[in-house]
Amino acid sequence: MAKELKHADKATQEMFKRAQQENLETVWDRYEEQQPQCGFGTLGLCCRHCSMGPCRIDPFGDGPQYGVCGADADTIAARGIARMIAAGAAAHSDHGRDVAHTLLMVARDPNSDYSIKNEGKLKAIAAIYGIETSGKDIKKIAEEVALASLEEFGRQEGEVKIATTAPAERVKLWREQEIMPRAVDREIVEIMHRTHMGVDTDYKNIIRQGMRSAIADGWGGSMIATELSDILFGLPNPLKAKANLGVIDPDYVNVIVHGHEPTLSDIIAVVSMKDEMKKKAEKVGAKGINLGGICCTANEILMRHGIPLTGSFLQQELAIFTGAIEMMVVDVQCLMPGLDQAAESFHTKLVTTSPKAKMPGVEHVEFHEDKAVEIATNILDMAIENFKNRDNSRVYIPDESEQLVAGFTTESVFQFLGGKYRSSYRPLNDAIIAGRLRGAAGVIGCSNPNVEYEESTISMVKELIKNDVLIVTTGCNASSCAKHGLMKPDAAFKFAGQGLQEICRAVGLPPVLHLGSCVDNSRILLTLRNIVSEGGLGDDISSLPVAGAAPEWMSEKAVSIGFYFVASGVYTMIGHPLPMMGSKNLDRYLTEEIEQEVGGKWAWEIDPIKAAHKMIQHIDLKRKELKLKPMMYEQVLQPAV
Ligand code: SF4
Ligand code: MSK
Repeated sequence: MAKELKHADKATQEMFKRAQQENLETVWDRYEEQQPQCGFGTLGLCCRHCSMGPCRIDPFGDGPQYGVCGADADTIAARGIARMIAAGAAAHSDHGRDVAHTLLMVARDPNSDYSIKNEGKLKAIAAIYGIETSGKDIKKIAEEVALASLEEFGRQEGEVKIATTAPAERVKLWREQEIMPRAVDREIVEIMHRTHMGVDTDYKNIIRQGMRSAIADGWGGSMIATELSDILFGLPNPLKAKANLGVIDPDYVNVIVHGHEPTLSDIIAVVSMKDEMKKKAEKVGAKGINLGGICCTANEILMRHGIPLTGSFLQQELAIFTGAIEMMVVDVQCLMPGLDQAAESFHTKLVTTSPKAKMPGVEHVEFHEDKAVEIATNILDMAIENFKNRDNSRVYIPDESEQLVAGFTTESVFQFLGGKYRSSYRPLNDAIIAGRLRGAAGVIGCSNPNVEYEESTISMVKELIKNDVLIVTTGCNASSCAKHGLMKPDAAFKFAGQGLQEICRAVGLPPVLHLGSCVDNSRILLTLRNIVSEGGLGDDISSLPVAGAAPEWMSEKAVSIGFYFVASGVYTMIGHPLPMMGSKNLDRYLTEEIEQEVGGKWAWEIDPIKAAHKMIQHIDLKRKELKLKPMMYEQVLQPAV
């Protein structure tokens, strides 16, 4: 059995203890059982790209230094990383493609259950694609935007058009470096081709294709996912909500949506609020339907509807262990295959909905956008029906939840910082220039049992805000920050440095801003772009006093995200290094030399306080290069615990 989780939020600690008492297996137990994990895999020194292998390189130099084909450590490690980028970019981008298909369906189907909720953004995206909008019917514009977006995935030549919205200097550099993506699918396919046995063996050349694909993700597929979701489901606005397992309510039919795509979860959110559904729930003895979310699906409906955030990635099994979940509805990504065992131990009905993500023995209710309300209603009916099977003697819900403010976007940060009457990034840039704010950091990513749950994330974020660094966050890192109270406006007064406190007080912002799901890291890219265009902080993202981090990263999507931030000019820190440390050359390339090419670079540091200070050093270096004023206030707060 795994050890206790000392640094996790209290609800997780409590449920983990309970799982141990009841012999319920968790992700932490399986992690322990896997120890020691394969050293070759950890160092990126194994390859099974052909059947002459699998091959492995001896990291100590005593054994083989070449695979059967002659591939060395550099080639093998770089190919492994590139394939991680390909998988991550594919996952995000396929999400974007599905949203584009939904937009196309809405444009063409007069009876669609979805509608265009944000005409302003639709027209703004139309302008990027050169689509004429004046005097044109809104559905026609939507159709043209959807088709133009879909073309971003499959064109053969040219450039991903939406990526040209990056700062002009950045686009110029990408073109010079020949890493401007042509189309999303094309770059992913090319990674798979180049990393096939006997193709690209130059580790730098392989990584450069990786960056091209990652840019196609961040400034392409993910950006399309975010922008088209805003068009279809509405632009999020700051709102209050609650987070953690304590949002599960024993008096209600509890339904959890888990995964990533908003097409189903948004409809479930809307249908669950209907009076008719409440009445159906009342008939079985419940007070209504209580919807919650796990992972990024949670972030999507939190941002737009204020639906409570039940938990992050590592809490998916624990939520079921409360014994009060009638149904967990999953779509794609970050769904633990162990979920079915967790559900089998209770009355919870697990339902898969995407043809891309089925689980053996698990009921599959396929979701089709053209019957969205009907299918969402059926799913909720099944949950209501299951209420009677709950064993109340096994219900155990930790009394732990935290308030948060979520729903920030590139646009709403704009309004907040500019004040009601002056929508502009000027006050943000001025605060950085004047030394009231040191800079900003995007701290994002997953949670991972290979580190103490939430210790790295929370310590890093507290250390950064203590040093007047404003934080933007997404994904499961955002969930952790919310559960630890860092997304309440008064968090600034507890944890932030004086300069950041003054800003938070003036505009009523928390020091940690929730910008949404994993694909919404594109909001961070656009925020950086807007800071550059506001002026006074250099003419490219690489000159800004900013940094990025994913202290508890887990998924291949995080690798793609990291690479698109590096390729956008951002210093990017992660806890455990990428699985390639068996190649000294690749390590040096990613943490040093790559900066000469793209202005950003990677850093690895497992100690979150040291990692935060490396980020601060980088931010201070950029401040110096920009000849900005010294920081206004001395850092007087004690180290955060
Ligand atoms: Fe071994 Fe080369 Fe085949 Fe990889 S591609 S499994 S290193 S022979
Ligand atoms: S859900 S990718 S564990 S952030 Fe986006 Fe969380 Fe990471 Fe999945």
